[in-house]
Amino acid sequence: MNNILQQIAKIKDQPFRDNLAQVIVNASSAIKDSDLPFLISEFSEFYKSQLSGDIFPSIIRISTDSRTENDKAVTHVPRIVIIGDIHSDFNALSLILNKLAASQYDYFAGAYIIFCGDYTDRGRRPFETMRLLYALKTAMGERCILLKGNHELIRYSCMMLRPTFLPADTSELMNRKLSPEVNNLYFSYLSRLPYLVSLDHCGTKYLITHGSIPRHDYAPHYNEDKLVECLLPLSDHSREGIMLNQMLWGDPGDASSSFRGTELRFEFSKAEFNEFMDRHGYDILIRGHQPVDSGVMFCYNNRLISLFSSGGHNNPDSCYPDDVSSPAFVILNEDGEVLFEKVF
Ligand SMILES: [Mn+2]
Repeated sequence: MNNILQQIAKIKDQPFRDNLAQVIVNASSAIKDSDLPFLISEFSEFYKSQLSGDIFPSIIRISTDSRTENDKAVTHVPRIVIIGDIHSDFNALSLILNKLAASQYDYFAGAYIIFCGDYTDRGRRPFETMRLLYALKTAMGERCILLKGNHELIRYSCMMLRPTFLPADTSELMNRKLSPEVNNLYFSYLSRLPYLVSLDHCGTKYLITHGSIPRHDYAPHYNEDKLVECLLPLSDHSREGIMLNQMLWGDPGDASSSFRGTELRFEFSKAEFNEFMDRHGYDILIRGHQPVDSGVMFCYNNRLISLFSSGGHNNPDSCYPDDVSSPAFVILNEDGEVLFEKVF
C-alpha cells in the first residue's frame, strides 16, 4: 500500500490533477489487515500535520472580491466548489474530483473546494473516502475546507445538545482497528473542523454550513463577529458551542412540526429563516444534511439550497440509491453564476 501523503509531498510542485488518477487508485486499494500499519501511519501523519497550527476558527470568512496576496490585489475571482454529504461514497467523491480535473479551469490550483460535512458512516467505503479527502486537503491546504457535519463527531454533537443520548460514535465505528493514539488524533482533528463559511462572492453573501440556521431558542444570540473569536475545540456547553452544534442538525420545514422543541433534529420555518438571514445580511444559505432526490433542493424562494453528493441507483458505495437518484454539487463561477453539476 502506498502512503498517499508521502506521494503528495513528492508531487507537490506538479498540478494535482495530473496525478489524480493515481491518487484515486492508491486511495481505493483494498485495505487488508496487513495494510493497517501503513494506514495508521498515514492517518496519524495527516492528523499531526493538520493539528500543528494553533488557531482553529469555528467560522471561516472568505471574500473573493477584495482578496490580497502579499499586499497585491488579486484581480481574478476564484471559483468556489461546494460539495454536499459524501457518507463513505468513495465512488461519488472520485467522480466529482475527476469532473473537476477534466475542466479547463484548474480547480485544484485556483478554486476553493468546500465540503459541507458528513464524510463517513452509512456508505460502503469510509477509509477510502477519508484517504482521498486527506490527499486533497494535503494538496490544496487552506483552499480545501472540510466543514464539520453532525457525523463528525456524532456523539460529541449529541452530548452538547442532549446529554442523556449517547449513540455509538463515528470514531469508535471507524477506528475500531486503529490504535488509541490515532483515535485521539482523529478526535482532536474532527473536533477542530470549522462549522461555518461566510462567503462574499461577486456581491452575494453566502452562509455555508452542514445543516441549518440555529434553533429558534438560540437564533437571537447569533453574531458572526463573536463567532470569529470563538476558537475550536469549543468549551463544552458554552452558548456558542450549543448554537454551532444545533446548526449541524436542523432542516427547513413547517414550524408546527413535531420536531420542534429540544430534539436534536429540528425544523425551522420560512419566517424564522428569512428573519435570520435578513438580520445577518446573508443572501443564500447552502447546506447539506438532507438526502434530496435530485441532489439539489431549493426552498424559501430559492434562498436556501440543499445539496447531497452521494447517491445514484447503480452506485454500490452509496447508502442512498433510492433517496438520491442523482447526486449533485455546486460551482459558483467567477461571474457569480450558480452552476449545478451532476455527479454522474
Ligand atoms: Mn448530516
